[in-house]
Amino acid sequence: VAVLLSIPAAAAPASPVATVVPGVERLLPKPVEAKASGRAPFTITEDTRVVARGGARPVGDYLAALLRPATGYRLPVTSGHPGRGDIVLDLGRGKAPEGHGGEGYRLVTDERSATISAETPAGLFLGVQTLRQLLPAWVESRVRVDGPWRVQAATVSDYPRFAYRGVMLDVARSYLSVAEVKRYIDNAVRFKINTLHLHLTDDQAWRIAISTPQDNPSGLDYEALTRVGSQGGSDRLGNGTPLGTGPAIRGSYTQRDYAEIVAHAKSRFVTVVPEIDGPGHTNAALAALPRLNPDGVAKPMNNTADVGYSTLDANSEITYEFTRTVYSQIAALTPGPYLHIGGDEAHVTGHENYLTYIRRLLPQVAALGKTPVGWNEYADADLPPGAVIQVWRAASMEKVLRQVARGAKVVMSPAPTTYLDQKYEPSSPIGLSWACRNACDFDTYYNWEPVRDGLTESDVLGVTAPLWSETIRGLPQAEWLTYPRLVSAAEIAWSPRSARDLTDFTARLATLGSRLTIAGVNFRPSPAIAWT
Ligand code: TNX
Repeated sequence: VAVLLSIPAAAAPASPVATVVPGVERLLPKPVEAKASGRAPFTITEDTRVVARGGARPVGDYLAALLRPATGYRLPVTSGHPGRGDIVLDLGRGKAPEGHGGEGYRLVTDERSATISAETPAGLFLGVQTLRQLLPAWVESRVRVDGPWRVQAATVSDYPRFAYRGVMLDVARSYLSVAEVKRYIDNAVRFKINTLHLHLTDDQAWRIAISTPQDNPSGLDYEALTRVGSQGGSDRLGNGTPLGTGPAIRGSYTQRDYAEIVAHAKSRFVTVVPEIDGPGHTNAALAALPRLNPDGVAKPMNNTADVGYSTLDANSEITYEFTRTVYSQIAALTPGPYLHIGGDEAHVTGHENYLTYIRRLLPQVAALGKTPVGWNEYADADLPPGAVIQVWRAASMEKVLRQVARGAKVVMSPAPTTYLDQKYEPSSPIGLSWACRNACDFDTYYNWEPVRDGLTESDVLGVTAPLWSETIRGLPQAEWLTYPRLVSAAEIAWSPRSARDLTDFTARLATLGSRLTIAGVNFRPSPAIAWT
């Protein structure tokens, strides 16, 4: 199998290969409880309907749209009475495993029906992902394939360990189109990921349009942020060594584009967490808006992968006029509760200035009704209760723990075991290697525990796997670095700690290869897996 291979979505392999029909023992992530019942299997036939009443209807439509291309069946979505052979989405109080409303669900399959029950549409959606994995891998085909479309008779009772199960896309170092981001979301949700952290701005580029407001005392030309700032990307190291395989990809989102991504994510029960980084990682803004610089002179754009050389001026009112404008426009487009303010690697800001900056920003975020999220470093400042610290350097936990004691929460993204931008091994054609050096495959990314270093279970909101994009050109390369490692992060975030078992996980991953191939998702076929 060629690395970095792109498989067009419409082209299913020409000759059918036998794929293992997975039973509940193959599910990814591993459910809380799953048992084969020994009854006769459920079969989707041309007479099957999707019965989804009231609030279950959008999930019913989603499921029917998933199943129609491969089966070729009509699969009407109806609010009528369930009959033999139907798929039933049953929404209501008391339907989820006890004590776990929200994202919990129950799935029962046998010869009479496949029934998913949950207290919320999100729970139904997660149950649908489980049902999807129990069908033959050919269900992922975009063209019609012969059945039979059998599902093992089983009972699954499931709910997440953590509420925040994230993946981060860095669209600043290398742009991804709206269609690519949507596709990336559609594949991540297979593994019950429910949060998309979008890293929208950095030194190399600014990717989201900001409009000049009426109230603009300093006369900043906000349209320049994308006019100038979208023209960059990362294409080389500071010493000139070229990065990536292909030209750096430029571009930006209009506010409508961004709203479209947010709406698509919402339809998949995914919360978007937008990040506008500062006071460091701001060269593109300093290049677009000269007045952000103390000397009033625009910085040159810089396409190296260098970090830590730029800063907003913490002692200038223009800086806070700028952040207020930017964050208020982003907040208005973002229904989710979070605004990510970055805060990482501000190496030329100076400690006092850094604290000044964070202390000025926190009330701005609060005034917008949002919960702040920031990288480790921002725990140097006192944070409001509920603020979220994204831990990437698990080495410096003291300050994080002090803020946790004051009510902050943690999302774990330890670089050596969650960074999807790292090479799998030294010979990988793309990827960086500062955080994880030699063996950086799904096993390393599976063998770690988020509740550690003095944290307790309730301190941890969840896990995010970040895909930095200095070396990535386009979606197939993004997918190649993402799969199978994102599945490791997804299982750590979803499954009970007691269920974690590398041998079992490796065996379950084996059936994923044919499924991803048929779905047209690129992945790295790890040599450690006996792909079936
Ligand atoms: C560190 S981790 C960064 C990013 C880089 C990444 C490359 C963090 C908060 N900052 O700016 O893209 O390493 O692996």
